[in-house]
Amino acid sequence: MPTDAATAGGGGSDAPPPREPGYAAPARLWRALDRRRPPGVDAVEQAWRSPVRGPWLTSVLGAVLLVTLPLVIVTGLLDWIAYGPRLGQAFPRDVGWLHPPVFDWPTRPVWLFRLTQGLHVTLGIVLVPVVLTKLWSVVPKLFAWPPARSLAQVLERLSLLLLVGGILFQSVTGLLNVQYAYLFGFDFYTAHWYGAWVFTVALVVHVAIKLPRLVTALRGPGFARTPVARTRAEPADPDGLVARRPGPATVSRRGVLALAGGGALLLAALTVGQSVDALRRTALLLPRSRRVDDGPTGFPVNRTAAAAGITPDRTGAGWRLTLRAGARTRTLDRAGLLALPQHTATLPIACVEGWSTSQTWTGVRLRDLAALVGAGAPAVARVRSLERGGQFNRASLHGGQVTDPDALLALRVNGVDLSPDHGFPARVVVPALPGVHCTKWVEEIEFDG
Ligand SMILES: Nc1nc2c(c(=O)[nH]1)N[C@H]1C(S)=C(S)[C@@H](COP(=O)(O)O)O[C@H]1N2
Ligand SMILES: [Mo]
Repeated sequence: MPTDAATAGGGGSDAPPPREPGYAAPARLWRALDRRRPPGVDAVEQAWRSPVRGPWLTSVLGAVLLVTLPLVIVTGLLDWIAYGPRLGQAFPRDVGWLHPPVFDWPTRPVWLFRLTQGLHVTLGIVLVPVVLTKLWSVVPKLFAWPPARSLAQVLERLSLLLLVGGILFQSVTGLLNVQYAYLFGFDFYTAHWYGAWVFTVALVVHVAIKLPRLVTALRGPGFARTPVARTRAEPADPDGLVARRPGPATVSRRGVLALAGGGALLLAALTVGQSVDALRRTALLLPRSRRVDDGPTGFPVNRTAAAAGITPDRTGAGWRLTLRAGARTRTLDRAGLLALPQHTATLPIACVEGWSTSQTWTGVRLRDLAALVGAGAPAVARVRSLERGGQFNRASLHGGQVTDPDALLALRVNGVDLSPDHGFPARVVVPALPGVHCTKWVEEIEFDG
């Protein structure tokens, strides 16, 4: 029988006992901290004694997030690129050098942005229960004392702070943006952008540190079938995930996973209707789904004409569209636009706040309008709305977005005139363009280069 060095108390053993890892340099600091236990840390340890906490549960949840979170991150970066930051849009604001390579967002497939923003928002919402369960599985660790036993651990815990803070910040700001609740006093897009970098860097560090542990835990014995009655704590682990004095089980590990998975499924069921027209009425989390009627213009409205200060006298007989290219200008009224060749295309409006819808639009091709002022292949088109306030009253399109055969200044939708809320007398609709750049109540388009 091997001697147990810890119980034998023999000097000379350099293997620390598993429950009380030793201190690395500066050991005096960690030891002093250990002796000054702040009030509460022991109470925390006694309160959180669930025997299901341990490497297996944390690793299963970690594996789910390891596969899904990169999708949220990548689609988020793609969405930012889709806004065409090079074109001097109202937003996103200039973020300096901290960005991925920017390219001209394609116009095909037409559902590209619908897919990337839909995945980003839907997955972001659906993963909330999984993230919260993963936090629950490690929460006693956040209060562990001493806070570190080595400098490497200080760094690890700092990265954890950024990781946990980062994902909570991203989730909360994202959810509030979806609900249109700008409770925070800062610009959502810029904050969510920098928050994403903090979170992503922390996630990469975390995965680099913990991946071996995750693999080991998942290769070991599984607990997916263990019922509550036979649920016991795992042996003490090097990360201290297992409670020091585990209490009796009130739930099995698979019960915890079912709760997280059930929560995710419920949120998915309440959210997919945001992106699937046939399921619109099930999208209970979509603030803009509720007032939808059955008519041809009965699809979600981002900002109503009234909210944008667009009054009927500005969109009536006196309304004119001005086209510009260099010194050339051309003015058209709605009858003049309707007299030009009309083109019809079924294209999505995909809103950054999470919903999307596909509708059939009719109007004048943007490239025909460019040709009217002698701008054959413009590099950029700057669209301006009658709307005076707001961030979304102008947008810039790149050359490919102007010359696409389905890129329209839409006058009609689903066979009827645009409704005031959907941008009457004229609005932009371009394949794969973020909804926010499908400017409504257009009064001027300037073609450049
Ligand atoms: N002038 C103007 N155009 C606008 C907006 C706006 O607030 N003002 N909102 C944009 C956003 S964010 C979206 S998602 C779409 C929504 O179009 P819809 O309201 O017709 O569905 O319009 C876009 N066009
Ligand atoms: Mo939007």
